[in-house]
Amino acid sequence: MRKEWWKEAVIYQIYPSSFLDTTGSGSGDIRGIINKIDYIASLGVDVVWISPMYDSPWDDNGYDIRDYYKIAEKFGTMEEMKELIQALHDRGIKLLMDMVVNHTSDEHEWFVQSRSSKQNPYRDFYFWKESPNNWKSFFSGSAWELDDQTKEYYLHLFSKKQIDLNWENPRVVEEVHKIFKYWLELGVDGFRLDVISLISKRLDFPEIKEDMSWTDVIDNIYANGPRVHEYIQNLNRQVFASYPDLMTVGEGAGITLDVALDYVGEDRDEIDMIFQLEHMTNNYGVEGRFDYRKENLVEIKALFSKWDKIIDQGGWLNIFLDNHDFIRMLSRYGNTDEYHAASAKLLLTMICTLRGTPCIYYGSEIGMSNIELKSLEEVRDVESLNYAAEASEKGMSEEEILKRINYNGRDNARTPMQWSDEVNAGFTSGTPWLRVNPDYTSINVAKQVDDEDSILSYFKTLLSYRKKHDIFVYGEYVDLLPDHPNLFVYERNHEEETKLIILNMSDEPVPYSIDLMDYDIECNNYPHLEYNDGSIRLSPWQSIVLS
Ligand code: TEU
Repeated sequence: MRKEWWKEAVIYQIYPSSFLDTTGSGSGDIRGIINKIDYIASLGVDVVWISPMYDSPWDDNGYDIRDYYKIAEKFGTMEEMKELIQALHDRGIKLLMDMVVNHTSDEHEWFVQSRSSKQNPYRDFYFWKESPNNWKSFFSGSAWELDDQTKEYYLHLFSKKQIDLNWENPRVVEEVHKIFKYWLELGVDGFRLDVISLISKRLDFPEIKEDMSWTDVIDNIYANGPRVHEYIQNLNRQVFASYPDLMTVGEGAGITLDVALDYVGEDRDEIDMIFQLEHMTNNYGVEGRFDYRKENLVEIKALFSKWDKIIDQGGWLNIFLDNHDFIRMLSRYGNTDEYHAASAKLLLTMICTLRGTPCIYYGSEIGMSNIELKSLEEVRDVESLNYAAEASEKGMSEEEILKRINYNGRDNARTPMQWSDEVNAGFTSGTPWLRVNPDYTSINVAKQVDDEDSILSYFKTLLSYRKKHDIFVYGEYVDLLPDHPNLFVYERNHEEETKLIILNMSDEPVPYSIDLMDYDIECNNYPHLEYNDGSIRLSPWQSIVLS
């Protein structure tokens, strides 16, 4: 297996609106990230991925870009952006920029021109049809919107203000390449490519068939289009290849296992790794994100083992359990009550010992969890708001709609970083754009930073331990107990070395037969480990690494 720095790195994702506000606006800003640069460095992470901070009307929290060459005023200035890049580099930390080139904002100059007339030179920067087909948006409703000016419909797989770019048009490709080059010249170290799997459209716009699940639609109609690999290979050869040592990460909506290596195979000349989403959407019901589904550990372990195989075949993956598009991992997989700290430490151990590049979402290092929104007025996410409007029209009660948004809505994982027990968790002196989780009085950086038993201290120790052992990067992964309902037990094997990771992902103590005399305990989220004659007894949410 080829050795690469981006396989060995650990990524920390920052949602800039929620990290630190230094102006009292209620929204985070670049100055806030700069002010916390030593905190970020203290974690021991190698790369920071920041969600979009470009000029945007903020319909989808910045994933609707109006000007790729301008920093949104709410975040600060281009000068501050350059200062942030330098501050990260001074500490040996790389910057992974989030780049959204499947679509632009409807307020982008290209679309303003395109919609103005059918003859406008920018008309075919986007997709226009005289009549819509039955494609649905990720954010409820039709994926086609009638535009009054020219009485034609335009395509938007996401919100009505996120208009899909027509990559068939060589001018679009040329402009997009320019954008990447601009940011690379500024010194960024790589890109997280938002829904890169969707950029090639099937030009016959096949109808969605009655019997197709939403996943089928994404996997087989929206994603993995006929020219997607040509586009990505061109981008790689014409742009990325001139900048050695980049990290390129594809966000993989619709990338299934059987096509994954086409994107991340060693000799594909495309992208380094992908965020595959199959374990993330595993709690979606048949109707999608806001429909309930009870998942279990056996399913989750099977998904990790299933996807690990592409690494055996030369590909690469990110390992993550949450981000800005999904609920907090502690609320989803852990125990936020009696075993809050133990389960937070266990999940961090899981991310840092599975095979792939770990990605830790801001706040996971201190055990942040979902917020319970009290009313629909508190909802901010366009995906949830559109869902609420559609469900209400279909007669669903406000109470049930709110319950479903609290079940799996994206605002859950976008609440302000909890720095201290001061007002608004020290995040802002103004009114936070999204309510701070009320548990900030007990869950915050200030309370944990000097506590050697805290989640934060455990995470720093875990990361420094991981960096000492290449086996966690290059070692083979084997699940030893795939069918156990509560234990996740896996080995990492590399040359003559083996690490054994045992995670008790339940509220009950669980025995595990092992001759502990043959092992050293290298990581333990408890101060002890019960053992007698050939068997250990893992406490609830106990995680250990043996060697
Ligand atoms: O997400 C696209 C995507 O993969 C969807 O599955 C996503 O999880 C969304 O919630 C639909 O269920 C990317 C960004 O990460 C997301 O924040 C943006 O809203 C979206 O693209 C559009 O840019």
